[in-house]
Amino acid sequence: MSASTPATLRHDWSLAEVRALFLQPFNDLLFQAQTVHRTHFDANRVQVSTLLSIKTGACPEDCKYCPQSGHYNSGLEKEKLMEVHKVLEEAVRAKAIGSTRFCMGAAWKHPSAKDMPYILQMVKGVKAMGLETCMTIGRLDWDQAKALAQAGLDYYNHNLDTSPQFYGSIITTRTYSERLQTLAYVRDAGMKICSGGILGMGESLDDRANLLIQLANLPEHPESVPINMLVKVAGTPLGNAKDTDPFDFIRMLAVTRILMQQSHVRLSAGREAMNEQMQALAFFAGANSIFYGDKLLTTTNPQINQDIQLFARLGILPEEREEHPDEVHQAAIEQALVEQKSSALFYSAVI
Ligand code: SAM
Ligand code: DTB
Ligand code: SF4
Repeated sequence: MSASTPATLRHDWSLAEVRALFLQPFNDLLFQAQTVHRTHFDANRVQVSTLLSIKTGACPEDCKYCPQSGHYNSGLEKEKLMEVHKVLEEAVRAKAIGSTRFCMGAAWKHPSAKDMPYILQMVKGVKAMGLETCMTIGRLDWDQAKALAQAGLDYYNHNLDTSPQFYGSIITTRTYSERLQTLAYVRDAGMKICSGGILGMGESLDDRANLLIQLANLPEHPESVPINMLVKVAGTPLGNAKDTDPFDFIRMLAVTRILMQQSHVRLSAGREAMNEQMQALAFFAGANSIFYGDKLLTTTNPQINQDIQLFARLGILPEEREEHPDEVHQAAIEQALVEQKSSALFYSAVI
């Protein structure tokens, strides 16, 4: 099948095929990716999500890229789980700047039983505002996945990060198969999957291809595929990693688009280190989602006015979601805030 034929989504990609996609001349690859993109999407719409770190630092995992790992000293101030009403206030801000999805991240190996009631309140409150909800809080068991889905969680972010072959060089405290198990629970519980990876950790082209093969050969493609460029944070083992060639990063986005034709491909962390021309090429290659707002989880993201100007110069519009009428929204927001302020669910545990 030609990659530009949309008839069927494939789940049987081989390394040789994906390698060949990467190794094409740049213009051929971009033309193919843009052709696929236009078959499935409005090429001038980009989905915007806002991130919030609801529990920061002191993570027991040893991910070599991450400023939140308790194994390294990145100078980050650790924080316990945010109170539910403060999270909802941040969601109101995200909605006010035009985001349609609110992604809450916690530096946990997995959520604990005592944390789950607060997490579920956050999901319900954000959902009631008419925002799409997303969480990334580590490994889930089946009951937790079901509870999150029932509370109204739309997306669960859980990245595979790199190939199975390279994974052990980056993380030793959890396994690839555990990650895949959580993704299976998320899918079976009826939520949408957000899963992708990071470029710039010293991985080879085959590692990039094998990451995409893992994602594309899942029984269903993740609805959202974030491609992060490593944010090099001093104090982490990858704080001085070699820069990724910008064209190689664009190639990754293009191959992701060709493999997972109906998924949103997110130009994720690392945009601050990219100039506008590179971001424009990323959208041309088929990226159609970004994180919007001045902060990612703990590191900075482009200022919102810079993104607004970039969208305007490129003629890009934010993708809309099905909206409730404004007055219904407003009532839902007020109700959620009132409920939280009067609720017994004010978090008091230590990290
Ligand atoms: N602790 C949870 C987990 O790891 O699944 C959720 C939060 S974790 C920060 C979410 C993702 O952020 C990671 O999987 C990784 O892909 C990305 N990430 C973390 N630090 C990064 C960095 N310095 N540069 C780029 N991406 C990063
Ligand atoms: C994803 O793939 N990237 C986001 C989100 N999913 C959770 C996180 C990026 C984190 C960058 C480093 C930081 O700000 O701490
Ligand atoms: Fe913890 Fe997630 Fe960072 Fe790994 S990526 S150290 S699991 S917060």
